[in-house]
This record gives sequence, C-alpha cells and structure tokens, in this order.
Amino acid sequence: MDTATFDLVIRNAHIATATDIFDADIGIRDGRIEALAQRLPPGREEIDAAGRWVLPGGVDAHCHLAQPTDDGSVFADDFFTGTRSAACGGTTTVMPFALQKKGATLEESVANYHAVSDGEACIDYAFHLIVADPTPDVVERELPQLIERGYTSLKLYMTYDDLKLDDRQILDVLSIARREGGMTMIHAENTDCIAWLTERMLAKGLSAPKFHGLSRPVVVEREATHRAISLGEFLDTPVLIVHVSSEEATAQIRDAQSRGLSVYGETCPQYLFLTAADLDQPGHEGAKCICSPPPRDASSQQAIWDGLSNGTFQVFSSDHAPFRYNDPKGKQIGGSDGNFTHVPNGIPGIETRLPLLFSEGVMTGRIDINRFVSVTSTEPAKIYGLYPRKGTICIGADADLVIWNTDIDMTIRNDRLHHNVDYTPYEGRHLRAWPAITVCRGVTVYQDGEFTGSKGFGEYQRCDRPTPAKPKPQFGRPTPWLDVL
Ligand code: DUC
Ligand code: ZN
Ligand code: ZN
Repeated sequence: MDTATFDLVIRNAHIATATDIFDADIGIRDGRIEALAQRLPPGREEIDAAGRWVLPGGVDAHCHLAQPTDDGSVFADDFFTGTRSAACGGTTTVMPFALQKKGATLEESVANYHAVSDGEACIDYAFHLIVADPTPDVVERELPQLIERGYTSLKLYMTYDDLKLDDRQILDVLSIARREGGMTMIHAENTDCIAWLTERMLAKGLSAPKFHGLSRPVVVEREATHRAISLGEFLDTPVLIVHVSSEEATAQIRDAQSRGLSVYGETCPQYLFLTAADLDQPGHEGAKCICSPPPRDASSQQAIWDGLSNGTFQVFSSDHAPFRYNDPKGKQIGGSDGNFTHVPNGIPGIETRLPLLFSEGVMTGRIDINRFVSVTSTEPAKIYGLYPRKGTICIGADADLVIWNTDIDMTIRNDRLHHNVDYTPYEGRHLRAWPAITVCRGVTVYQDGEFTGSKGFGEYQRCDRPTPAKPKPQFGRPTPWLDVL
C-alpha cells in the first residue's frame, strides 16, 4: 500500500519569494504545492535541498521561438530545443510571440503558433500577440475576442519595416487594450531616424557589423520611449517598454513612474553583460551580438543595474532570438561579409538568463534575492496574468521550483548549453551559480547538467487579464478628452 502523502517532497528548502525568506519542506501533489511546513510526512519521491536556495521557477516573458520571418532567415530554436534550453537554466514558463504578418489575421497567426508549439514544449508556455497589421477588423473584432480567450498581452513595434506601426495605429491598439484589459508591450526605437541614418552610413561604406550600434543611437531609443509613454499617457493606458538598453530610456520610464503613470520596464542580460565593443570583432563575428536596441557602454550597463535594483524595471527577460552563426539562414544570410542591415537581429540567452543574474547580481550584492525572484519570475507572472499559478511559492501554486547550486566556479561554454545555436555571446564568462534541479509542475526537468524532461510535457497557459493592465484612477490628473471617446 502506498502511504505517501505527497508525490514529491523537497526537504530542507531555503525558500525565497519576491517578499519573504523562510525554511520549509515543500509538499507537492498533482503538480501543485500542497503544503509548506517543517517535517512534512513522506512523499513518494523525495529531494533533499540541503539548505540550498529554492526559488520559484523562472518566467521568461520575452523570447522568440519558431517565429516566422520575412527575409528567409530561420530561428534556430523551435519549441522543443528552446524550452529544453530554458529548463536547463532554471526557467519553467516561457512567453514567446504569436506574430501576425501583415495581411494575416490574428486568428490564423495564433492557430499557426499553436500548431508549432502544442505537443512540442518541455515546460509551460503562453503567448503574447504581435500586432503588425491593425486593420479595423483586427482591432475591433479579433483583439477583444482573443483577449477574452486568454491572449491578454500584445507587442507593438515602432521599427522594423515588416512590423512597425505609426502613432495613429498604436493609438488604435492601445485604446482597445485599455477597454479590454490587455497589457501592451512596446519596442521603442524611432524607425525613420534609423532608416535615414543607415542610408547615409551605407553610402559611406560603414557596413560592418560594428556599425549596427551607430545606426541606432541612444537618442533613437530615448525619443521613441518618450513617445510610447506619452501615447499611453494620452489614452490613460498602461504600457510596458521592452528590452531597455540605455540610461536615457531608463530615465524616461522612471520619470513616468514618478509621475504616477502605469509604465513598466523590461531589460535583458545583453544590456548588463555586452557593450558596443562586442560587435567590433574580427571579420563578420560581430554579427553574433547584433540585436536591437544594441548593447551600449559601461555607463549604460551601470544604469541598467541601477534600474533593476531600484525597481524601475519589473521584468528581466532573455529576449532570446536565436540565429546560428555559421548558417546561410542565420547570421550570415547576407553572406560572410554582408552589411549589418542583412543580419537578423537577436542573440541567444534563454538558458543563461538566470545564472548570469544570480551570479553577477545576487552573489555580488547588486540586487538581493527577493528582487531576483521578483524580476525573473513574480512580476512577469503578475504583469502577464499568470500569477499566482506561476511566479511564486505558495500553497496552490504550480510546483515550478529551482534548487540553486551557488557553490560552483564554472565557465560558460556553448557546448554545455542545450539550445540549437552554434555560439553563445557569453562564451568564457565565469559563473558562480547554476540550477542544480529544475522542477516544472512537480516533475524534474533538469538535474546536474542533464535535461531530464520530455517533449510535450509543457502545457499551454491561458492568461488572465493582468491587474497591472488596468488603468489607474486619475486623481488630480484630469483627462477631459477621454470623456469624448
Ligand atoms: N530585437 C527585437 O526586437 N526582437 C528580437 C531580437 C532583437 O534584437
Ligand atoms: Zn523588440
Ligand atoms: Zn524580442
């Protein structure tokens, strides 16, 4: 007879949530946390955490997997390899993007994305929508229906020819997001400045990968961030500025927050650990670090650290956008000496996101353990409507847990990673922390260097309407024009 009370008990856990630190055993049944107490009765399976940190599994709320492209390039990771890699780095939920191509409906974009993800993922997943063609039917009929069905966040682009919206289109979408309770993420770069400058740079032969950064200077990000925030303010609609790279864009977000606006910010490892110098490598190798916005300089890195520790940023995501380097459908689609405008934008980082931040953030004292949990798990879960099922350790939450090994000295090597990319921009960097065990809904999906999960285990997560997407009451800030709408 099976007398075990739990399917799994994790004993001697030193637990941190976004707010608390405590020691307990964790009793898990049917994939959920059923008990948190000391000296719990036995489980059918037991893991001794031996006093190590046990944190909520990471929620990577911005990554790109199996995304269609317009230039013939191919994302290196599909839902299997991408989520396998995520699990091995301590992430238990990913949120990639169901991308609407211009001319397509949102409905077919979502259906196509389910077709490539359902039955493939190793950990749980939800989708954001990318709205690239906000026709009246898309905005007025499809978007409300999809938000109602649990696709409650959307990304808008202010740049990239195949994705960008003008201000009027952004307003069309924001007003529906406001009415329906969706969260709007904005990629903020001024597209005309970039195009205008790039034309002139190419005419002068400034085409090597290292010039990618020059073509997208900080002012381009700062202006668009200011504009995105202003459009949200104009319609009294929360906005979240994604992948912030610079001190000036960070200051725009902080200023808006200090004025009481519902403005949220996200940043990513590349803006803490890379600089423009990483794009200046021999031959075409700088292409490996081409992403947008581009990595900046040491003082920007410091500003991003400050924004993480002082609460300007709520979300720390990977923006994993994986393209292979030695691949004619990857970084070299324009040839091995093609100009930077042909290099697909994006860098891999779904597996290294948490270990990098733990090592360089928590273990150096730049951020504390609660803040680490907050930006890597709890806040993304709240902001995108997955909380408290995801993003914390409490009774009733999914048993998404990471036991951390903080007693190591390891070097990042691409051949130890589990993505399908032939490089990592962090090759050779030293780390002092890496997950020992990742548990997703009570199942061990990673242990001691080995992926132990399985394809298809991951479940699609329907998102609630996020509380942070609700407009705030406008005390003392009259907006009479909104009464006209
Ligand atoms: N920039 C994006 O906006 N998305 C994917 C990768 C990148 O560099
Ligand atoms: Zn983007
Ligand atoms: Zn992205």
